[in-house]
Amino acid sequence: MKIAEVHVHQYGLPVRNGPYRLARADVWSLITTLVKLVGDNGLVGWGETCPLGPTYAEAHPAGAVAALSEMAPGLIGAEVLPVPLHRRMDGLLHGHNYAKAAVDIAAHDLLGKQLGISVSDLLGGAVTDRVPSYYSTSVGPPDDTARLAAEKLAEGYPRLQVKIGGRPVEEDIETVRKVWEVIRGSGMRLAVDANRSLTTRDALRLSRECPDIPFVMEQPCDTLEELQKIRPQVGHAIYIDESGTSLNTAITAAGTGLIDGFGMKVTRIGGLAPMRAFRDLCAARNLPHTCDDSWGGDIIAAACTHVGATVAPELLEGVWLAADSIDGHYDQENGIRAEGGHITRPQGPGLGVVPDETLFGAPVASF
Ligand code: 0XW
Ligand code: MG
Repeated sequence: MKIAEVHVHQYGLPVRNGPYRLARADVWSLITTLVKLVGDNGLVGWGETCPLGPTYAEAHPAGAVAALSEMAPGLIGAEVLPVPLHRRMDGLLHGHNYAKAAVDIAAHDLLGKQLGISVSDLLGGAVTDRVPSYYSTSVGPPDDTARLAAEKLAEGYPRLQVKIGGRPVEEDIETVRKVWEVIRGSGMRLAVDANRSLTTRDALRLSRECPDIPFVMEQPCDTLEELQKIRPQVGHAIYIDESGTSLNTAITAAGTGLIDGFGMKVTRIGGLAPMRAFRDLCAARNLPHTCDDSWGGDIIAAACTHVGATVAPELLEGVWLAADSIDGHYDQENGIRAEGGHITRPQGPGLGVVPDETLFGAPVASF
């Protein structure tokens, strides 16, 4: 099967009960970019990439359309097979993983439909149909965050990620301590995510003032060099998220023992094919990781759920969904949602979700 047509759509996703507050940004509304690949046999596959605003990562919606438009003419006639397709994309444009990921996801959807198997089977095989999720708070006042933690614990989430940063570290420490009072003894796992914002001074303080709380420090500082500096001095496990910009960075971080795990985004690493390699790299080093994306609707959520379903359960930190903050679904029937803190793996060939494309309006670019 060869690619016959490439269509690019953009669609607005307002944040329900916004803003979603991160250390360095308040997010009210996001623009997602959808890729529709049409095979020469008439089958259709969908991909999606939705940067979390322009400052979370080196990614933004206009950049996605520009990168896709640069590559698309050269993709017509390409085989819908992930390995040659990635080589073809790399020959057309250097970098821009987050745009390539949308093509990669659409190709997996298309291939799964052609073969009559799910994307998780294409990725080696699901080990569960009930994929654990985790809840991610906004940066908020300590008492509000603790209340939310109690609510999400009661809903059945096995893991909580508390956002901190962008304010005095004392308030972050108070938040973590109050959350811990609520979840201690429950078995709920805790990550504290500063989204690159802490100085090494404040990261060390956070760790030193909470020695009794077994949280994972997720991306406390901006650079790998800062993490190297604090690494020998903190008692907490360190995960990288934003710094894991490619398979190459992940290999170095894992191989040098700099980190204990990852928050990983399917689009940041370039799609499901590199994500599969990342999964196997982590398995070889016994490193836990998430299978997330930064934001987006049912297409990217299905992609994350499928790859999450193939990860060894003891290494899967969960699949995060933006669905809690989005009104409605692209696929009314099979839209991806967490219930009891877990996601049901979509059934059906390919991604197992079929978007109502009338929602997206006319394509912004067609090839
Ligand atoms: C919780 N997330 C997976 C969703 C937002 O994109 C932020 C992100 C993170 O862990 O940084
Ligand atoms: Mg993170």
